[in-house]
Amino acid sequence: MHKVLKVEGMTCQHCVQTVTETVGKLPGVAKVEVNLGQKKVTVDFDESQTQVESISAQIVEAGFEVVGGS
Ligand SMILES: [Cu+2]
Repeated sequence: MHKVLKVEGMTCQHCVQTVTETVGKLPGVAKVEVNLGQKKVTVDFDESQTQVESISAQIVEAGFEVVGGS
């Protein structure tokens, strides 16, 4: 499953690293890519192991805001 989330609140490379690491820790997540300029987080994951809701919750818990997805 390939999902692109719009995330507000990321301002620097440290935020990028935080999001990448925290989402990357979830089971079944194969790849996380953050585009700081476009405020987009692209996640490749196995939906039998992780749902997009869990990914969003993890990003929120790290201190950011998920404002949309596609
Ligand atoms: Cu930052």
